[in-house]
Amino acid sequence: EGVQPQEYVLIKMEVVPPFPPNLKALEGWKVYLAAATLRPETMYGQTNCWIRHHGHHLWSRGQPPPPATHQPWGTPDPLLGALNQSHPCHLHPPWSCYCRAPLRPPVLRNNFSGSSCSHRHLPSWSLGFPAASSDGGEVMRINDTDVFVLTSRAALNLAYQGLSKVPEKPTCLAELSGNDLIGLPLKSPLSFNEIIYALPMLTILTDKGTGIVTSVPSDSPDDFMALQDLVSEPPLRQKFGVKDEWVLPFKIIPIINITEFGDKSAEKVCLDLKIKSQNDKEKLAEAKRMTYLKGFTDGTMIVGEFNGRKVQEAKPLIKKQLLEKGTAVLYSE
Ligand code: A2H
Repeated sequence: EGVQPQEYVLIKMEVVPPFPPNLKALEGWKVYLAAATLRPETMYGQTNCWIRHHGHHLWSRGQPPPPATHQPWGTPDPLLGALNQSHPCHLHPPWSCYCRAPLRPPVLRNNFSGSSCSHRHLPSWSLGFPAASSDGGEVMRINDTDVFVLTSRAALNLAYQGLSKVPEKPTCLAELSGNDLIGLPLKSPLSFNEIIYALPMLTILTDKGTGIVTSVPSDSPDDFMALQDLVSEPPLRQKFGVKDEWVLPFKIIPIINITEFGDKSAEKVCLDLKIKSQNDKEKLAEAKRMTYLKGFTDGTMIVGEFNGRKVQEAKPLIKKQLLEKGTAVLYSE
C-alpha cells in the first residue's frame, strides 16, 4: 500500500519575549514554534501548544549533524523524506519515478506508490542524510528574521521545500528539549486567547509533522483529553513543572457547531465514549474518527470572519488568509 504526501499547515506560534535563559541564544530573532495542523479553520479555539515532555539533544550548536549510521527509515518511519522533485530514481527510468510533492530530501518514502512510483528504494538514497531524530527539537533559521522550532527531521524536509535560509540545508541555531519549551508564552494567529502556553503532551510523535501541535480542545479529542489530564491531575503538572496558571484558567471555546455533537464536539464524544485519559488510544482513535469527518462535512463556523459558513467552505478561505498574512506556511511529508 502506498503513501501519499500529506500537506500540513504550519501555524507560526510566536514566542513572546523576553526569552528564558535557555533560549537566550535566540534573542533578537522572531522565534516561532511551528505547529502542524490539518484543521486551520479551528485556530480560533487554541488554548495552548503541545510539545513532547522529554528529549535528547540532537547535535551541538554549530556542529554538523552526526553521520547516518543507519538507514533513516530502519526503524518504522515510512514518512521520513521523499524524492527530490527533479531527482529521478537511480534504479528505474526517470519518467516512472517523480514525486508530485514539493521539493524534499533525496530520500524516497520506503514504499512510495500510486501514480508516482512503486519501487522499493535502496539505502543508497540515504547518503548524506542525517540520522533520524529520536526526539528533541531544533531551532531552524528560515530567513533573516524568523526561526522555527521543530524536529530536525521536519527542519530538513522544510529546507527542501524552499523554507530555509540556506537552500536545502537547515541551519541549527540551538538545540532544545521539550523541557526547554514548557511554559513558554506564545501568540498564535486567530486565537481568541491572546497568550497561550506550551504544555507537555505524552502522545506526541516525533516522526510526524513538526513534533509541535497546537491545541484546540473544542474540536480535537486528543487535545481535550491531554488538557483534561493536566487539569485534573496536580501530580502530572508537578512532574513536568507546569504551573497552575498555565492550565487552570482554561475554557473550551466553542468555534464549530456539528449537528450531531453540538458546539464542543470533542468534549461530547470523549464523555460519550467514557475516555479516561490521553493514553486511551483505541477510544481516542474512535473519537477522532467520529468527529473528524463530521466536523468537515456537517460543521458550521460559529465564530470569526466566516461565521455561519460551512466548515468545508471556510477551511480553504481561512487557510489562504493565514498563508497570505505570513502567519502560516505549507509543509508536506
Ligand atoms: B490537528 P495526521 Cl481541531 N503527534 O490540528 C501527534 N499529533 C500530531 C502531530 C504529532 N507529531 N502533528 C500533528 N498532530 C495532530 C488541530 C486538530 C487536529 C483538530 C482536530 C483533529 C486534528 C488541532 N490540534 O487531527 O495523522 C494535529 O492536530 C485529527 C487527526 O497527519 C493534526 O491536525 O492525520 C493531526 O494530528 C495530523 O494527524
